[in-house]
Amino acid sequence: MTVFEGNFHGDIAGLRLAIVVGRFNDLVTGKLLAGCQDALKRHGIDIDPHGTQVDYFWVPGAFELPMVARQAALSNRYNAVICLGAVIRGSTPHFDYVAAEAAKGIAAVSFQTGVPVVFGVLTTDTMQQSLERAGIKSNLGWSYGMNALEMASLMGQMQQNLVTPAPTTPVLPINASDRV
Ligand code: INI
Repeated sequence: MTVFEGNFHGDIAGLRLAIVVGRFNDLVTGKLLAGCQDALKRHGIDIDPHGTQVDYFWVPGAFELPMVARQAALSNRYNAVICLGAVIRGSTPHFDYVAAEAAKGIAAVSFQTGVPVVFGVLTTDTMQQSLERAGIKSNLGWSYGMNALEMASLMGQMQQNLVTPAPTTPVLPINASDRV
Protein backbone atom coordinates (compact mmCIF):
# COMPACT_ATOMS: atom_id res chain seq x y z
CA MET A 1 0.00 0.00 0.00
CA THR A 2 1.01 3.65 -0.26
CA VAL A 3 1.68 6.50 2.12
CA PHE A 4 0.33 9.79 0.77
CA GLU A 5 1.93 12.83 2.31
CA GLY A 6 2.18 16.44 1.16
CA ASN A 7 5.68 17.78 0.51
CA PHE A 8 7.31 21.14 -0.15
CA HIS A 9 9.49 20.28 -3.14
CA GLY A 10 7.01 19.25 -5.85
CA ASP A 11 5.82 21.42 -8.71
CA ILE A 12 6.02 24.65 -6.70
CA ALA A 13 6.17 26.80 -9.84
CA GLY A 14 2.89 25.26 -11.04
CA LEU A 15 0.92 26.13 -7.90
CA ARG A 16 -1.64 28.91 -7.73
CA LEU A 17 -2.95 30.18 -4.41
CA ALA A 18 -5.68 32.55 -3.24
CA ILE A 19 -5.20 34.43 0.01
CA VAL A 20 -8.37 35.94 1.53
CA VAL A 21 -7.72 38.43 4.33
CA GLY A 22 -10.07 40.15 6.76
CA ARG A 23 -9.49 43.88 7.33
CA PHE A 24 -11.05 43.73 10.82
CA ASN A 25 -8.19 43.76 13.37
CA ASP A 26 -5.80 44.45 10.51
CA LEU A 27 -3.00 45.12 12.98
CA VAL A 28 -3.10 41.33 13.43
CA THR A 29 -4.21 40.13 10.00
CA GLY A 30 -1.54 42.23 8.27
CA LYS A 31 1.10 40.44 10.35
CA LEU A 32 -0.44 37.05 9.62
CA LEU A 33 -0.31 37.90 5.92
CA ALA A 34 3.35 38.91 6.16
CA GLY A 35 4.22 35.63 7.94
CA CYS A 36 2.28 33.64 5.36
CA GLN A 37 3.99 35.43 2.46
CA ASP A 38 7.38 34.84 4.08
CA ALA A 39 6.76 31.07 4.26
CA LEU A 40 5.50 30.91 0.68
CA LYS A 41 8.34 33.04 -0.69
CA ARG A 42 11.01 30.99 1.06
CA HIS A 43 9.53 27.88 -0.50
CA GLY A 44 9.73 29.24 -4.02
CA ILE A 45 6.31 30.84 -4.55
CA ASP A 46 6.19 34.16 -6.37
CA ILE A 47 4.08 36.21 -3.92
CA ASP A 48 3.97 39.34 -6.08
CA PRO A 49 0.32 40.39 -6.54
CA HIS A 50 1.20 41.24 -10.13
CA GLY A 51 2.71 37.79 -10.67
CA THR A 52 0.98 34.59 -11.73
CA GLN A 53 0.95 32.52 -8.53
CA VAL A 54 -0.89 34.35 -5.76
CA ASP A 55 -4.09 36.41 -5.89
CA TYR A 56 -5.15 38.46 -2.86
CA PHE A 57 -8.72 39.19 -1.77
CA TRP A 58 -9.49 41.65 1.03
CA VAL A 59 -12.82 41.34 2.86
CA PRO A 60 -14.36 43.41 5.70
CA GLY A 61 -14.05 40.75 8.40
CA ALA A 62 -13.84 37.06 9.26
CA PHE A 63 -17.57 36.62 8.63
CA GLU A 64 -17.01 37.31 4.92
CA LEU A 65 -14.07 34.91 4.51
CA PRO A 66 -16.14 31.80 3.57
CA MET A 67 -18.11 33.54 0.82
CA VAL A 68 -15.05 34.81 -0.99
CA ALA A 69 -13.10 31.59 -0.35
CA ARG A 70 -15.95 29.64 -1.92
CA GLN A 71 -15.99 31.80 -5.03
CA ALA A 72 -12.21 31.46 -5.34
CA ALA A 73 -12.34 27.68 -4.86
CA LEU A 74 -15.11 27.27 -7.43
CA SER A 75 -13.09 29.17 -10.03
CA ASN A 76 -10.88 26.08 -10.50
CA ARG A 77 -7.95 28.48 -10.61
CA TYR A 78 -6.31 27.68 -7.27
CA ASN A 79 -4.62 24.64 -5.72
CA ALA A 80 -5.39 26.00 -2.25
CA VAL A 81 -7.12 28.94 -0.61
CA ILE A 82 -5.79 30.54 2.58
CA CYS A 83 -8.22 32.45 4.83
CA LEU A 84 -6.65 34.88 7.30
CA GLY A 85 -8.60 36.60 10.05
CA ALA A 86 -8.54 37.64 13.69
CA VAL A 87 -11.61 37.41 15.89
CA ILE A 88 -11.03 38.90 19.33
CA ARG A 89 -13.50 38.44 22.17
CA GLY A 90 -15.25 41.60 23.31
CA SER A 91 -17.85 42.09 26.00
CA THR A 92 -20.77 40.85 23.86
CA PRO A 93 -21.62 37.48 22.24
CA HIS A 94 -20.71 38.93 18.81
CA PHE A 95 -17.35 37.12 18.91
CA ASP A 96 -19.07 33.71 19.12
CA TYR A 97 -21.25 34.32 16.07
CA VAL A 98 -18.43 35.65 13.89
CA ALA A 99 -15.94 32.95 14.95
CA ALA A 100 -18.46 30.12 14.52
CA GLU A 101 -19.64 31.26 11.10
CA ALA A 102 -16.07 31.69 9.88
CA ALA A 103 -15.07 28.21 11.07
CA LYS A 104 -18.20 26.47 9.81
CA GLY A 105 -18.17 28.32 6.50
CA ILE A 106 -14.51 27.67 5.76
CA ALA A 107 -14.90 23.95 6.54
CA ALA A 108 -17.97 23.81 4.29
CA VAL A 109 -16.11 25.40 1.38
CA SER A 110 -13.41 22.74 1.61
CA PHE A 111 -15.92 19.90 1.79
CA GLN A 112 -18.12 21.25 -0.99
CA THR A 113 -15.40 22.10 -3.48
CA GLY A 114 -12.61 19.62 -2.74
CA VAL A 115 -10.15 22.53 -2.74
CA PRO A 116 -8.06 22.79 0.44
CA VAL A 117 -9.03 25.90 2.38
CA VAL A 118 -6.74 26.82 5.28
CA PHE A 119 -8.45 28.03 8.46
CA GLY A 120 -6.02 30.81 9.31
CA VAL A 121 -8.31 32.60 11.74
CA LEU A 122 -7.05 33.47 15.21
CA THR A 123 -9.78 33.34 17.87
CA THR A 124 -8.48 34.86 21.09
CA ASP A 125 -9.67 36.56 24.25
CA THR A 126 -7.37 39.57 23.89
CA MET A 127 -5.46 41.60 21.32
CA GLN A 128 -2.27 40.69 23.21
CA GLN A 129 -2.91 36.96 22.63
CA SER A 130 -3.52 37.59 18.95
CA LEU A 131 -0.37 39.66 18.53
CA GLU A 132 1.68 36.99 20.30
CA ARG A 133 0.50 34.52 17.65
CA ALA A 134 1.01 36.95 14.78
CA GLY A 135 4.65 37.82 15.27
CA ILE A 136 5.51 38.80 18.83
CA LYS A 137 6.27 35.21 19.88
CA SER A 138 5.64 33.20 16.74
CA ASN A 139 3.74 33.93 13.58
CA LEU A 140 1.00 31.43 12.77
CA GLY A 141 0.74 33.05 9.34
CA TRP A 142 3.90 31.11 8.49
CA SER A 143 2.19 27.83 9.48
CA TYR A 144 -0.89 28.70 7.45
CA GLY A 145 1.27 29.19 4.34
CA MET A 146 2.96 25.84 4.97
CA ASN A 147 -0.43 24.17 5.56
CA ALA A 148 -1.56 25.40 2.13
CA LEU A 149 1.55 24.06 0.37
CA GLU A 150 1.25 20.71 2.16
CA MET A 151 -2.44 20.28 1.36
CA ALA A 152 -2.04 21.43 -2.26
CA SER A 153 0.69 18.80 -2.66
CA LEU A 154 -1.33 16.06 -0.95
CA MET A 155 -4.51 16.75 -2.92
CA GLY A 156 -2.47 16.87 -6.15
CA GLN A 157 -1.02 13.43 -5.40
CA MET A 158 -4.45 12.05 -4.57
CA GLN A 159 -5.93 13.42 -7.80
CA GLN A 160 -3.13 11.79 -9.78
CA ASN A 161 -3.26 8.42 -8.05
CA LEU A 162 -6.82 7.84 -6.87
CA VAL A 163 -10.21 7.94 -8.50
CA THR A 164 -11.74 10.88 -6.68
CA PRO A 165 -15.49 11.48 -6.93
CA ALA A 166 -16.90 14.90 -7.66
CA PRO A 167 -17.98 16.80 -4.52
CA THR A 168 -21.22 15.29 -3.21
CA THR A 169 -22.77 18.46 -1.87
CA PRO A 170 -24.44 20.49 -4.62
CA VAL A 171 -22.78 23.85 -5.08
CA LEU A 172 -24.74 26.93 -6.00
CA PRO A 173 -24.14 28.65 -9.34
CA ILE A 174 -21.65 31.49 -9.12
CA ASN A 175 -22.26 33.33 -12.39
CA ALA A 176 -25.35 35.47 -12.82
CA SER A 177 -25.94 33.81 -16.21
CA ASP A 178 -26.03 30.37 -14.52
CA ARG A 179 -28.83 31.33 -12.15
CA VAL A 180 -32.29 29.87 -12.76
N1 INI B 1 -14.65 40.54 12.30
C1 INI B 1 -13.43 40.03 12.56
O1 INI B 1 -12.74 39.62 11.60
N2 INI B 1 -12.97 39.97 13.82
C2 INI B 1 -13.71 40.40 14.89
O2 INI B 1 -13.20 40.32 16.05
C3 INI B 1 -14.99 40.93 14.66
N3 INI B 1 -15.78 41.40 15.75
O3 INI B 1 -15.45 41.12 16.91
O4 INI B 1 -16.80 42.06 15.56
C4 INI B 1 -15.44 41.00 13.31
N4 INI B 1 -16.66 41.55 13.02
C5 INI B 1 -17.04 41.92 11.68
C6 INI B 1 -17.62 40.76 10.89
O5 INI B 1 -16.61 39.84 10.52
C7 INI B 1 -18.28 41.25 9.59
O6 INI B 1 -17.31 41.84 8.79
C8 INI B 1 -19.41 42.24 9.86
O7 INI B 1 -20.33 41.72 10.79
C9 INI B 1 -20.16 42.55 8.53
O8 INI B 1 -20.74 41.38 7.97
